[in-house]
Amino acid sequence: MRLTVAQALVRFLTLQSVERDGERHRFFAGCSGIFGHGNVAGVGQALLESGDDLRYHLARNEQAMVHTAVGFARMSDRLRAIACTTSVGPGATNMVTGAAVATTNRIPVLLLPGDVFATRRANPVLQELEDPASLDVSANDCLRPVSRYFDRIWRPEQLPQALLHAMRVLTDPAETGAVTLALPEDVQTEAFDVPDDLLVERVWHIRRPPPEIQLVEGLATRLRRSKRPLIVAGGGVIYSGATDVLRAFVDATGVPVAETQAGKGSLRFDHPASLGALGATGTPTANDVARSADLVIGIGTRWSDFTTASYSVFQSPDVDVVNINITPFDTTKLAGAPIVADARVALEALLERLSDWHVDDAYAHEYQTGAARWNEMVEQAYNLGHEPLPGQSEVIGAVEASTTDRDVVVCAAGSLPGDLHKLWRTRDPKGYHVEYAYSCMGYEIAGGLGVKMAAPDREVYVMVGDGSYLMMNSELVTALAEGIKLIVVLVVNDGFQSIGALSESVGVERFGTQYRFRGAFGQLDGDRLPVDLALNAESLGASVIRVDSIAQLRDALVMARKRTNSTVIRIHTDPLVAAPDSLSWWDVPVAEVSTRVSTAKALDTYENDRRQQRDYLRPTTLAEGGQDRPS
Ligand SMILES: Cc1ncc(C[n+]2csc(CCOP(=O)(O)OP(=O)(O)O)c2C)c(N)n1
Ligand SMILES: [Mg+2]
Repeated sequence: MRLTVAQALVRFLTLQSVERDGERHRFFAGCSGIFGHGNVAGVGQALLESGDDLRYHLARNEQAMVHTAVGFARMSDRLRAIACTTSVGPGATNMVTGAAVATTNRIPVLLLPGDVFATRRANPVLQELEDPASLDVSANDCLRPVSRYFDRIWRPEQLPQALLHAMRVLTDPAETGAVTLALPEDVQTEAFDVPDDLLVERVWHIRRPPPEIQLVEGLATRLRRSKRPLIVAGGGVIYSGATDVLRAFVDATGVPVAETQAGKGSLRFDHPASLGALGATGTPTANDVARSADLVIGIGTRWSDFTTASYSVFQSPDVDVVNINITPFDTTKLAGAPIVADARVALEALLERLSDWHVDDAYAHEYQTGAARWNEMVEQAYNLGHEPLPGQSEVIGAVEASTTDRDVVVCAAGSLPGDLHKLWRTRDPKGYHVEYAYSCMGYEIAGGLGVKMAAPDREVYVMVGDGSYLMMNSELVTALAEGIKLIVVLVVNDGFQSIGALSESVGVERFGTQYRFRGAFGQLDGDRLPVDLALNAESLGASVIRVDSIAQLRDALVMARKRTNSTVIRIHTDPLVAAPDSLSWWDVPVAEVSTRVSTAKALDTYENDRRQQRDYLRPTTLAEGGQDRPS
């Protein structure tokens, strides 16, 4: 069959399915795009011909478009994806940040940027970078380090192999992330004889590699000796669909579970073994248990510095760490004993060997008392009654109270993710969606759109700060155009208040973090800016409800639920009302010399705090039935 490269590509995408546990469905749910000369005649023409076989979604910003694809794929447990097509040059490089979000979060997205002419017929094409040292380089090369697979299709004959490798990476739970196929604009439209076997239905099996049995036995033996074991559940628990077996495991054994940002939802908040969030944005209860843990089992976590409280969260000098992860790269972190395996299969194997064992009652009693105390603190934080402006924790409480178990909260950057990590009460494995690997301002609305596309039967609550909203609100228009409903809670506090608080703690006095006019002395500390983001949202076509109190917020949330279209609820909060302390730490280095008292003071505190930092280099091995080392 003679097809253009773009037509062959689009047809190929419509023919890919994935299968896991015997369930099979199409992998690509659609293709988002913004057209320019670099893709309109190639991929654009092919999408036009394919009609609804690969539904096209018009995005408003290429970075946002990738966020939407990430939100969609994450909500689909990485079993479905959206392709993204752009023009050459700025359209393509706009995707770099989105690609980094996908790759850091290990979420599959297929990026199809246009590229410079392969034939170089009329160099330089509009928006060509022109590296004087090599015409082989194009702006798209900056997508290489943020892609798990990158290829450029200089000739049509290269397409089949590139497509197979793209699918291999996208559907491999250990390898996945952004995949980029850069498509020179002349090659996209070039016709070639497509091999018959390329365009047949293809089913990609999503693997569940089992753990090595002797390692599971070693871990079981080690657990039986443990007095204070702790499970740290990461995103892998959720993507693997391991939440049911995790619950069965902790029901049987009483090992408590603390959660990372991506792993939040692994266990219902009110489960007796749930400690909630761990680390720098964690609960004091989880951090307290972690401090004295003697055995830590990380499952599906990449151990970000927020989770480890910058290598300070575990303080026992004899703590053993075991990492169950499908990604080998993550399994040796913290010098842990590696168990390369699917989370669900590994937990099943472990449960089989430990169903007769339970942690000491005293330990269970201790952490359950801590969890109950924390739940009271959450209740208080939800109901501060702060005047005249409410605290952010009260906004979170009101939103949480208005949700049902299956609704989803979406967030990414600012002070909301930390507060949500601590305070949100997750009741469903997919109910909490905070992008915190790249913590990318602007992900919120765009990512929320992808979440809703993946789960149209759930209400999606996007919680977004004024900074993030201002940076990227474009996909509200896409949501409206597509009739996809979001409930956006816009928290206005006149600037980058999370960074303001951080700034203060490192002796930088909130410098450059407030939305203010330039003042009399040349600093940005003048009057508040008259920016009206509610009007902005209205101008984009959203229904907007302005509220001035928590009581009004509650009413607005009821109204927004009843509506069929997207609503933005705008509320002002007091940035100086902090959520309860995590009693934990985050390593942000302070200037070692300065002329400011505030900085010198911060340095003192920093140097003192750094003493909690450990190196986590002590080896843990599980070979030989758990006799990890000679005593
Ligand atoms: C794209 C991007 N730029 C910069 C940052 C650094 N940063 C993290 S939070 C933040 C401020 C966010 O402001 P806002 O959304 O208003 O939330 P608030 O801090 O006020 O809660 C900044 C600048 C980031 N995470 N992402
Ligand atoms: Mg703000």
